[in-house]
Amino acid sequence: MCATAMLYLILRTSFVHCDITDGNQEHLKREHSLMKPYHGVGSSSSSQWDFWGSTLVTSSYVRLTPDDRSKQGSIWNTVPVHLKDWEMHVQYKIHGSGKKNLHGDGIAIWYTKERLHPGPIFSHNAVFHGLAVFIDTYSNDDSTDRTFPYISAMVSNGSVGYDHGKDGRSAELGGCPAEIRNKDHETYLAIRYSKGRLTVMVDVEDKNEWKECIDIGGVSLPTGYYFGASAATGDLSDNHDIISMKMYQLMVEHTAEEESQDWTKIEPSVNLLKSPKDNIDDPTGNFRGTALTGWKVFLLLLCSLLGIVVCAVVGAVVFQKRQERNKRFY
Ligand SMILES: *[C@@H]1O[C@H](CO)[C@@H](O)[C@H](O)[C@H]1NC(C)=O
Ligand SMILES: [Ca+2]
Repeated sequence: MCATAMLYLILRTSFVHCDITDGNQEHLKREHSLMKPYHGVGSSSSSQWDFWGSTLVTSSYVRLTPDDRSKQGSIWNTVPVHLKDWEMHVQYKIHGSGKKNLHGDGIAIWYTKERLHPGPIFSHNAVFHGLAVFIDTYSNDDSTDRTFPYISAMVSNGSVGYDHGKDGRSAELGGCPAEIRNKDHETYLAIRYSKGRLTVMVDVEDKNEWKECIDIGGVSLPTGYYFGASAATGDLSDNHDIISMKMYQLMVEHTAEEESQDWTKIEPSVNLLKSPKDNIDDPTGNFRGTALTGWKVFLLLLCSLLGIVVCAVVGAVVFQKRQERNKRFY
């Protein structure tokens, strides 16, 4: 009985009181994050986010497009990213009155050299340098057997563009279908880039749990690019809302050789010959959190230790109380 209570206490103490699974606030990079109530979004000169086109900023969401035809909107971080390892969490909502397959086109999340570069691809230029993750809600290519909405990723050095008519299939690095539309709970997407490994995770089932969508190694991305999000509607439409974009720094060690390199000069590329399993030293988190870095292991140990101490104290008190009670009966 007491052992069960103790175990319960330990679990409670380590998992509730020290919540290391949710995005680590200490490593949140505010200059690259967009959060309610969106102070500093828009026109002021000190703004860290620009918005363009149909984008409407309210106090509870940033609507890239309304549920109307032929709208284009985007938001762009004005601060270039100088972190080598990062994770971006996007909370978004795509909803509208259109029936199944009668809505479009979706949201794209960018980490690119060019910002505010309007064009035909989710209201960005089809040719870009960097990374794009597409939440594509409309199947442009009738011939596919693919289920939409479909999430995919692409890395480009500007030589190959996104093929909208084929839903980007020719250049995609991987993807997964995801039922993200008209949910009455929150939907999330996470993009992690660390040590040449690109991981995209989704959370659309309201279980507070990441599900892996894309995981590939051999990816090279430079520092100095910009985060952005964009959306477009055509003949079909949807509300495309960004609730938050939270950028976390990942604490990862690099070799002296890697450190000495000029990371701004790296050409975006994917070495497809490299197996995704080559970088297994970067474990994939299984919850809304980052990899277990040394710091987190330390915190977890500290929490467990605290748990044991609390448990010992409670145990001692319970024991003493029992002794006293026993006394009363004698
Ligand atoms: C860009 O990528 C293409 C293949 O996608 C490659 O052939 C080309 O050499 C690359 N350009 C540079 C400058 O790295
Ligand atoms: Ca499409």
